[in-house]
Amino acid sequence: MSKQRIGVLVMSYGTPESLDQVEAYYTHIRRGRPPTAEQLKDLTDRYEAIVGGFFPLRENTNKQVESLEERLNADHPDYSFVCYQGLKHAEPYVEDGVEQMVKDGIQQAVGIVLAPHYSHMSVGSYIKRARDKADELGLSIQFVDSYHLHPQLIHALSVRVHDALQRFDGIDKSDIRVVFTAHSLPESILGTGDPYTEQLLETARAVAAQTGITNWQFGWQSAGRTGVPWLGPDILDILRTVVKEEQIRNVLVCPVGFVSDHLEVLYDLDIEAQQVAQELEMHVERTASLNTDPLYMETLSDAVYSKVNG
Ligand code: FEC
Repeated sequence: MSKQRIGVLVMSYGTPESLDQVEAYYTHIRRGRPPTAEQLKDLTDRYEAIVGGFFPLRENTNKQVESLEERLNADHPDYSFVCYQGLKHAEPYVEDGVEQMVKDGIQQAVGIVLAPHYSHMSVGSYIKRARDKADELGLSIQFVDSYHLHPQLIHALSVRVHDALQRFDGIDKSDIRVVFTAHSLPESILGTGDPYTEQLLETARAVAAQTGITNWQFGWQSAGRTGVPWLGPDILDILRTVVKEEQIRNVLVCPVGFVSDHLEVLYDLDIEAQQVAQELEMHVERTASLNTDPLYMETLSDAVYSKVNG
């Protein structure tokens, strides 16, 4: 008897494939409004600073999707899992992934986003696009909303915090401020019942408990350059504040809201935050990204499988 085929729509943010695609990508993020020449130069400069021949998020997403497919098929040999990419702001778009599944004759599918925490503005918008396309094409699809407290995710993040703390030579663990961060969102999500901020705090609390750290706080990063207020405090302001008001010079940043190396980690933390740290004569480290960590793949595999019979 042939195995039942399950299509897995693995959704991720998406990134350009070359520097000349940055304008189209940015225009898509801005819902069709092209950026000004100044905005475009600013973003292109940031990509130039991190791109060494390839765009890191493209390569990391490719590897994560391949590893997840392997992992699912190894964990559940009674099924045949086939993973499809669906990107938010680049090809293949979320809708392209759904369409490809239907073309390939997939009849049962699960969708998951490579971001552990749910906001209607982030994960919710991927799911809406995928659901609308699946409904149009008559595909049956279930979605994973969040997996921010999966024990293997917490374990993987805790190992990273533990390892990174060793980079502060001779400094007592209790003197190092750990700042858990995630992508900021407009403040308008507050008071709407959106679970994003609470889920992020739950992840931070669980990692702090597992690593035995008490000197920690939560911060935001990478806020959009729009006219509306975004969730804060921003990591750059946190660095300025802790050194001035608490005389803390050692900070470990753990970006729990992100799962791979990309612009927001490689530029916003490794370049921009490091410049501020240098000006303030601080020692700032960041935890390694999850990328294809087997514990993260196990988290994703479990979360997908929980929907297969659900
Ligand atoms: O490496 C790369 O090429 C892409 C890195 C990247 C990731 C990412 C993840 C998230 N974003 C989220 C929310 C917003 C909102 C806006 C917004 C704007 C940008 C811009 C770039 C960008 N984001 Fe992003 N985001 C990444 C990159 N993001 C570039 C545009 C220029 C800028 O502001 O820097 C504002 C949109 C608007 O103008 O209306 C909101 C959230 C995540 C984490 C969840 C996820 O991965 O989906 C939330 C990676």
